[in-house]
Amino acid sequence: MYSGKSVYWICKKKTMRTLKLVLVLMLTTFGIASAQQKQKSLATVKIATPTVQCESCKNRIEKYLSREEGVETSKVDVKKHVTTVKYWTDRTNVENIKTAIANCGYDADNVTANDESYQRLPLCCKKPEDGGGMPDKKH
Ligand SMILES: [Cu+2]
Repeated sequence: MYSGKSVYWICKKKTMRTLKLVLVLMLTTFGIASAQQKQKSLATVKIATPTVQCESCKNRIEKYLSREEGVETSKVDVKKHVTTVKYWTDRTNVENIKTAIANCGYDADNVTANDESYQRLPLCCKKPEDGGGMPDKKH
């Protein structure tokens, strides 16, 4: 009954339906992937670290933060007493980072330095009232 030509058309229709389905599936997958991408984003925070005084303080904090979960990069500005941290919002938060800096022995915004860690700092890295700091106040 069917001529060769109509069989060909039926096959083509089925193929088109399958293609459409594949296309819809692909779009859905992309949609989910981009939604997940959105949640996993880098944020930057500037934290006041007023007790930082020298390169050694800077290296200590940056080394400590490099091992901290969710922290991508950190940069301590010794002159401005500010620590800039880039972190993954799905893995950590600002409070965790401040606590990490405090555990390292330095004040971080409203979080006070962990006393034990502070006591272990070399004298030059302690606050001036504890006999630390650089005699040359240019830093
Ligand atoms: Cu220091």
